[in-house]
Amino acid sequence: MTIHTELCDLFNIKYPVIQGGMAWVATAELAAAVSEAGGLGIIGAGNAPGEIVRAQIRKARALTKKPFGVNVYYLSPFVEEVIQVVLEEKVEVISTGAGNPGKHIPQLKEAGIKIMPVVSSVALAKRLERNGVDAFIAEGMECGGHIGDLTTMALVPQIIDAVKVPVIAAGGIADGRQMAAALCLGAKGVQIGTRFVCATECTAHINYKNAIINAKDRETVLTGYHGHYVRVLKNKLSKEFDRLNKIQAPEEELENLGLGRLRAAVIDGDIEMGSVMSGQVAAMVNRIQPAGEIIEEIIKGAKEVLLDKAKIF
Ligand code: TUI
Repeated sequence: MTIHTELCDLFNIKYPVIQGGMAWVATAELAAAVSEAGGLGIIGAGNAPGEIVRAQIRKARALTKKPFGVNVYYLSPFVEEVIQVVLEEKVEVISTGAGNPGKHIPQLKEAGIKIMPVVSSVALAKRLERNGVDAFIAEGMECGGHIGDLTTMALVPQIIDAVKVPVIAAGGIADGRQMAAALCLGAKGVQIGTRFVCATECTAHINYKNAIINAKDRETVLTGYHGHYVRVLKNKLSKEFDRLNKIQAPEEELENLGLGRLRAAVIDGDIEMGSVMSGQVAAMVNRIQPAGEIIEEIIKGAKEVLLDKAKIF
């Protein structure tokens, strides 16, 4: 008995578990480990220039023969470069975030590269489906980093009802019960971010991993301004954001406060003044363990719940 959905056939993967494309965190090492374990690993391009992304793709290729993807962050100044690299390196699939990949879809499709945009609204999903994407990641506001307005429970079925392609649920998923719930909503797979930060193979600073491991249920907060919110673990930086928001500081000041903070947290381990992005499930992540073990535990847990549920009928 295994959990097999059409997503497994679409991406040629064993389990319908997609790793979040977290900037700085989702390096070749993590992506390769997730793919090796039967999920779909994703290299997070973030704000990196094309050649850095190319090096990451080649590193991941050296570590695994299995398919993996790249997450393209549409607010990056290097989007065009990254798309070129993805085309040249013939990556199997891209996930996209923080923008509309519409103008690149024809080129990507021609190259045989699959596209799964992250969406947090029905309107965007409907628009993108017309351009011919392969799947959607419906990201609820329980997730870490930049968030939309709707919760996973509310968003996922609404996206599913609006489109024909498979939908992957994201936000608030760290264990088998949550994966089972997502499948019950009609999702064909799950995207997992926060729990993979604490994978052994993840190269994020140990302070970042420990911050997630030590977090309690109510410790994520929203930082940001003007309707653009970023979920992080509460720290000195998030309190400074709160203070500036309260005194209605100019937008520029808030923007400047955020610059370079994700790198500071992930690379330098500055968990006080860095942006420690994390989903609301942080408190469910209790130890560092190999990506393969994480996936096996989640699949086992989901199977147990789904089989148990079947007995009711
Ligand atoms: O992008 C995310 N989550 C993120 S990005 C990030 S911060 C970062 N910092 C430095 C380098 C790189 C990243 C932290 N977390 N999630 C995907 C997502 N995309 N959620 C919502 C959207 C989205 C928003 C608007 C997708 C499309 C969109 O389109 C607007 C339009 O119509 O063009």
